[in-house]
Parts: sequence; C-alpha cells; structure tokens
Amino acid sequence: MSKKRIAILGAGPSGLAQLRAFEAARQAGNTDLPEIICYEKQSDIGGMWNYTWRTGLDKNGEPVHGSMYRYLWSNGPKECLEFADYSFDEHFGCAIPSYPPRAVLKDYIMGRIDKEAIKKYIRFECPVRWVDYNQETEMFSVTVMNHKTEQQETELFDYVVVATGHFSTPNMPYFEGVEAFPGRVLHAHDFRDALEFADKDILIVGSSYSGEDIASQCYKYGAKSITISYRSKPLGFEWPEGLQEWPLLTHFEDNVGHFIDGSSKAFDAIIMCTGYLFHFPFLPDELRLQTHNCLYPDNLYKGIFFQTNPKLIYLGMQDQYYTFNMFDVQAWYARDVILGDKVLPDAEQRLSDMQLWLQRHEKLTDCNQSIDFQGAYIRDLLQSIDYPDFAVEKQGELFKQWLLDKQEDIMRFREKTYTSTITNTTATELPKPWLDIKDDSLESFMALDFVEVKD
Ligand code: FAD
Ligand code: NA7
Repeated sequence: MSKKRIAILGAGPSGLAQLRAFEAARQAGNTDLPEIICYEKQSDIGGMWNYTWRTGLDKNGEPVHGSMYRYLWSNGPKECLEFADYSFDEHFGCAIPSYPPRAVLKDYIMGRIDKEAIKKYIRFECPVRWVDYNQETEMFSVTVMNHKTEQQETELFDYVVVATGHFSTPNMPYFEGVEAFPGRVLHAHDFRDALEFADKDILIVGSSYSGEDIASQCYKYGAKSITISYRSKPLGFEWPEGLQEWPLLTHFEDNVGHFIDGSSKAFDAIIMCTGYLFHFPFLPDELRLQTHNCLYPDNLYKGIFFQTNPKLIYLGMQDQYYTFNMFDVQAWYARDVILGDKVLPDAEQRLSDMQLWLQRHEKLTDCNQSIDFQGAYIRDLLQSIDYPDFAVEKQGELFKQWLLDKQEDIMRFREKTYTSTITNTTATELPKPWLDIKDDSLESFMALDFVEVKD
C-alpha cells in the first residue's frame, strides 16, 4: 500500500505543531509515517511572529500575512504559554520577566524547534491557491503557486491540515464620511510603528485586544490624545490622562468624528481595531469553515475535524487565551487520528459531542468562565494523547490573575511577575516601568538588569 500523504497549509505555530507531532512519532520509533508537505506563503517559519515592515502585498504580490507591530510585548503572562517539555529557564538559562517583547518570545517559541528536521518538509513561498476533494478517489488536490519556480503545482493528498491562522484579513467597517477623512485611515493589521502617531489625535475603533494594546502603544510613544470608540462595551480600564473611551462612532464630517452620545472630536488618524475575518480563499464552500472569532467554532469535532469531511483538519481556529500548548495538543490529537491510532466516532456521535460543547459555550457569561471553558477543552484532548501533561488549570488561574492585574493598572500590568507551573521559578521584575522601556529588541531586553523577586 502506498504511504498516506498529508498537506499542511501554513508554517506558523499551528502548522509547526503538526510537523513536530509527526517528528515526535518518528523519534519514538514509528517508521510508517505519512509523506508530508507543508506549504508556506512566507519565506520563513514562525507565522504571525515574523515581524514584517511590509503592508499590503509581499514581495511576490501576495497579501501580507503579518499583523504584528514594532514594540509589541506579550499580551499575556509567558507562564500561561510555557511548554511542559521546554521551559523558559532551559531556553534562557536564567529567570526573565513575565511579559517579554515579541522578539524574545519568538526566540523561545522557535528555540524548541529542530529547524533542520522540520524545514525539509516545508515549501516556502508557496501560497495555496485551491483545494478540492474528489468523492470517488477520496483524495484532496492542493494547488499552490510556487514563487521560487514561478510554476503552479498540484499534488494529491489523503488529509489536509489548514493552519493558516485567522488574524490576518481585516474586518474593515464603513462609517459615513470616512472617504473624505483627510488623515490616515488604517486597520490594526497594517499598524507597524506607534511613533508615526506621536503628537497626533488618534481615534481607535474597537474595544478588544488590538484596541487596548494599540491604544497603550500610542500612549507610550507620545500620541497627543487617544479616543477608543466601543460598540458593545468599553474596555473599562482606568486609563491615564489623554486616553478615553467613547461609545460608537456614527459618522465623520471632514476630520471630525461624531459619536452616538452626541459628542464629537477632530482627529488626525483613525485606526480600526475591528478584528479579523476568517478567510480561506483557497477552499470551496463545502470545505470552508465559516465562523466568527469565538472559543468554539461550529462544525469542528474536537475543535479540529471538519464535520462533513473529517479528513479536513483545522488547527488554531479558536479565539485564544491558551495558544501554543493548545495548538500542540490539537496537532497531537490530529496526528493520532491520521496514523489510525485513534478512530473518530460516526457523524451522529461527533455531532452530539459538538452540540454539548456548543451548549456549554453559549452559557459563558464572563472571561473567567471562558478561560475555564478553553482549559476544559484542552484537558479533554490532552487526556487521550501522549503529549506531556501540563498544568492547564493552574495556567488558567494565572490567566484570571492577569485579568485582575490589568484592571488594577492597565499601564503597569506588564511589570507583574508570576510563577512558572513547569519549573516553579518566579519571574524577575523589570528594572523600570514598562512605559519607560522603549527598545524592544532581544539584545536590549536581555541586557536589562532584571530584579529578583524576594519571597
Ligand atoms: P499564524 O501565526 O497566523 O500562521 C499562519 C501561517 O499560515 C503563516 O505563516 C502564513 O504565512 C501561512 N499562510 C496563510 N495563508 C496561506 C496560504 N494561502 N498558503 C500558504 N500559507 C499560508 N499569541 C500569544 O500567545 N501571545 C501574544 O502576545 C499574542 N499577540 C498577538 C498579537 C497580534 C497583533 C496578533 C494578530 C496575534 C497575537 N497572538 C498572540 C496570537 C497569534 O495569532 C498566535 O500566537 C499564533 O501566531 C497563531 O498561530 P497559527 O499558526 O495558528 O497562525
Ligand atoms: P477581536 O478580539 O475579534 O475584537 C474585535 C473588536 O472590534 C471588538 O471589540 C468588536 O466589537 C469591534 N468591532 C467589530 N466590528 C465593529 C464595528 N463595525 N464597529 C465598531 N466596533 C467593531 O479582534 P482583535 O483584533 O482585538 O484581537 C484579535 C487578536 O489579535 C487577539 O488574539 C490578539 O492577541 C491580537 P464588539 O465587542 O464585538 O462589539
């Protein structure tokens, strides 16, 4: 019998988790592994964690994937994403603070990857153009544009793993009059450098993670004023002077924004922090996951297997408290199914399992419950795979503490320290306030005199 063939779409943290899962099976002595090809649009691994200065189109004319910006620091404690089999202590050789900048976190995430072992599976600069499933042959065909050879390629696969992320295609709402706004109008996806907005009056639309963080960045790097406009509810933090939250914007007249409570203000720039669309232009309707950003997208059994064709696997499609560990656990589970070590139940049983989770999901009323929900989801997968056990629930408690710390002081929560659930090491303190540390490079961060926390 010929070997099974697996296509992995995307080499960000989720796609890499899938590659590592198979690599772990190989190292454990499994000699009958499928043939794997991972197609990646960018020219390197890392997905969203690759900072790019580009916006719009990349060097090949493909939509730029990256939404990360300069000076981005981890938005949650590193102790909530620490790997059970690769601790921060092991990577850095010393304790570091709980909220590292992007480059430091990327160094850690990538540090665990055996790049030589992994890269041989990856075809870089190969955006996926189209995926089809043939009911008769029960095979997928995957067509990609190989920008290195300048040829389109089509190959057949038994399984397709979609790991293309979902924080890349802007959801860009329209507000009357915006077409005549004289300043810059951009989406968070295209935000790169807060210094551009120094001394400016900024309007931020959207009150979730991007709105909160980009507002804080703009404050840190000297914006004159920042107004956050919310649709459902304000973020509700005690913001410093110059940063305020107003209800929903209704329209613009020239550079003046008007809001539903009748207030108005002139702005120099508008940053839409209005979230992202799930966008799979390479999938036909019958294979395409259609959802919004939530903790339990419908039609995915175990949050992974597409209900009407479970040989189509989606990784990392949930909204995320937990990130890298969750992707790993999903990838390990998917690997076991692909290898035949785990058999999926029939469609009816899968549906009733999904419905139970969806019912639980509908009842969530606050963030703490949402954290517990995602923890329980991970625990459900973890209990039947050979991924190293990790303290999911304890990490959940740290997430809850993180929420409290943000409430206490949104501009200083990144100065808090937490204790590792893996090594029991307490993080060191930043030597000065986060607002005063402007250089976010790996070298500069690691050269800081971290302060040991005394019991
Ligand atoms: P991605 O990282 O998005 O990777 C998807 C990969 O698929 C990319 O390499 C892309 O090039 C590739 N791809 C896309 N389309 C195609 C195609 N058609 N063909 C081939 N390849 C394709 N998480 C945290 O844990 N901590 C944080 O502090 C944090 N901050 C964040 C800040 C921002 C601004 C954003 C947007 C996200 C942040 N996240 C954070 C969440 C982040 O999305 C995850 O950490 C992680 O990157 C998700 O991994 P992924 O592999 O699922 O998706
Ligand atoms: P999210 O978390 O999906 O949030 C999107 C926000 O945008 C949310 O507050 C929405 O309001 C708001 N939104 C969406 N459409 C509109 C319109 N039309 N008008 C006003 N406000 C709107 O996206 P983020 O970018 O913040 O976070 C995504 C990831 O990126 C996250 O994991 C981070 O790590 C980085 P709502 O509350 O729904 O009324």
